[in-house]
Parts: sequence; structure tokens; C-alpha cells
Amino acid sequence: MKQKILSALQQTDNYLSGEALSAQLGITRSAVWKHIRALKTEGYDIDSVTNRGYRLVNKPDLLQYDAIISRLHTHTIGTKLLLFRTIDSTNDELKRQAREGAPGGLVTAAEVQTAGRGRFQRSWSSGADGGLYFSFMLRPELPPADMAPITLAAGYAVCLAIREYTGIDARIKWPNDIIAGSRKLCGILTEMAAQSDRIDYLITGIGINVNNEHFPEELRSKATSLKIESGKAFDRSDFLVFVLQKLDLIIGQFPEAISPDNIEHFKSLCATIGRRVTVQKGSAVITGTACDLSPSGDLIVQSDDGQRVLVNSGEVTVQGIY
Ligand code: BT5
Repeated sequence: MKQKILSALQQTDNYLSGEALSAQLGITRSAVWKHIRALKTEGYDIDSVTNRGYRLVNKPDLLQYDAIISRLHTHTIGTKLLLFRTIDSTNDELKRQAREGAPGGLVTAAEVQTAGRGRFQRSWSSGADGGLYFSFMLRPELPPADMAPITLAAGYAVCLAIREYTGIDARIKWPNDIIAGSRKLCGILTEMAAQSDRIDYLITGIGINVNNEHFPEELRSKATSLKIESGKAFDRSDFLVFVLQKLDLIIGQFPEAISPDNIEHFKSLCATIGRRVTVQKGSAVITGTACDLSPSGDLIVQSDDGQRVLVNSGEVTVQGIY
């Protein structure tokens, strides 16, 4: 009902009387008022004038469930969406849903995360500051090893979506970041519950800085947003649909997504290749130059002592990028 009142207000620049709204929607005038009050607490700027009614002055930049669902036509990712104003972490919520038997394809998204996470328990800055925080869950009937490159494929999909939607020269910082120049636009975190030969569920969480203008002090030198890079603000609901469709297209083809052709595409957008890198592999520290991606998406580093090292996990520090 709240959504219906909102749609009615959005369709006109004039005042709509409480009487007209109550007749149109078949509810009492006091019920109309209760919904208007709820919309105001969500940040909608609604002017109410005695004898004239209600007028929408300003709508907040909130993710709109109806706008997303009505435009989202995906086969695998986003067959169902749960949208939260505030959640601890969209990955954690999806994990809870998965444990209760939710089907693959479910997406969780939130306006704010109170415990947004990166890898190695690092935190992801997730305020109501124009960022996009969402996760998707899959239950592929594949051995865990087949899904290992999913973060890279998701990064490629997000990178393409950013490039096409905004025109920004976004690139992949292997394995899980999207950058513009030398600053981070997006981070990706994949988590999996599996037996040795079977995946129970796989969750990939994506945080994209969309309309952010300011970052906490510690991120100022290394974070950027689509708005900072392009000078334009974007409709986050519309952009979320665009990204989910791109993810659906690329991830939906797994494991064929990791075809030699696609690896070539990933490579063409990978900012890490050709750069000096330091790799922490267990207790060893390797320095060298990132020179290629393997057929399964691992990074190949030509080390300074002349070895070709395959890097499939661990931490890579790229010189010149935060
Ligand atoms: C990542 O980890 O980059 C993965 C981030 C995944 C976040 C999404 S949001 C939706 C879903 N729900 C979650 O709880 N998580 C996922 P990592 O490579 O470990 O990078 C973490 C580091 O990035 C931090 O230590 C900061 O230095 C930096 N960072 C934190 N917030 C940032 C932001 N908003 N923009 C750019 N950099 C940020």
C-alpha cells in the first residue's frame, strides 16, 4: 500500500488530497496518513498542506524494490530479491537464507551494512553514502574446484557493466577488485560451503561505490566512486539491474565462462598484468612481474629469480595501485 501511495505521488507534481488517495486505494484517510508518515521516516520529503493534501517534494536515493523487480529479467541470478534497509552483511544474510534452504539465484541487497566484510575479516565501508551492497547465491551441481574462478568472472562482469553503463575506464585488479586509475571502485568476496566433491552453496558479495562523494579518512587515498570518476550521479536501482543482468549472462555460463576466449577478455581488462607485484604465498614472499592468466584464471608471475609462479590465492600487492 505504501508503494501504491508513493507511485500515485510520483505521477503528479500537484498535491493529492487524502480523500482522493483514500478513495483511489480503498483505505481510510487515517491509513493514508500512516503510510505517508512511514514514507517520511524513510527519507521521502512529502509536503502536507491542510485542504490540499500531499505532494512529493524530493525522493531519497533509495533502492526501489518494485523498480528493480519490474526490470530484472534474469535466468539464474536474481530470480528472487530480498532488499533490506539495514543488515549486518548481505553475505551473512544470504548464508542464513541458504542454511534454511533458499534456492540458488537468490539476491540480497541492502542500503546499509553494519558489518560489511572484505577478505581476511577486513571491513567494507558500507554506510548510507551512495554505495551498492549486494550478494548472490548459487547452488551449482559442480565440484568446488570448477567454481574457483567465480570471483574473477564476477569481477569481469561488474567491470564490463561499469564500463558500459558509465563510460569509466574500469579495470580488474586481480583477483577481486575493480579499479579506476589506481583507486578502488568495487570489492568482491566469495564464500562457499562445500563437501569435497559437491558445493552446498556459493555466495558472492559485491560492494560498488556508486554515488559516494566522501570516504572515511583511512580510505581517502585509495577509494573512488562512479560519481567521482564521471562527475555524474547514477540511479542505483537501475544500475543494480544492469549489473545483475551482466552477472547472469556471464556467470550463468559456468563452467564454460572460463573458456580460453573469456580468459583473453579477462586479461584485456586486467590491470595487474604487466605490473610489478609482491605475492605472499604462505610464509614465502615472491617479487616479480605479473605476466599472464592461466587457462583457469590463476595469475602467472615471472619471479625475479627466474621462476614462473602460479598464484591462485594469497595476497598480491601491485605496485602503483593503492
Ligand atoms: C574486498 O575485500 O574488497 C571485498 C569486499 C566485499 C564487500 C561486499 S559488500 C556486499 C557483501 N557483503 C559483505 O559483507 N561483503 C560483500 P578486500 O580485498 O579484503 O578489501 C578490503 C579493503 O578494501 C579494506 O581493508 C579497505 O582498505 C578497503 N575498503 C573498505 N571499504 C571500501 C570501500 N567502500 N571502497 C573502497 N575500498 C574499501
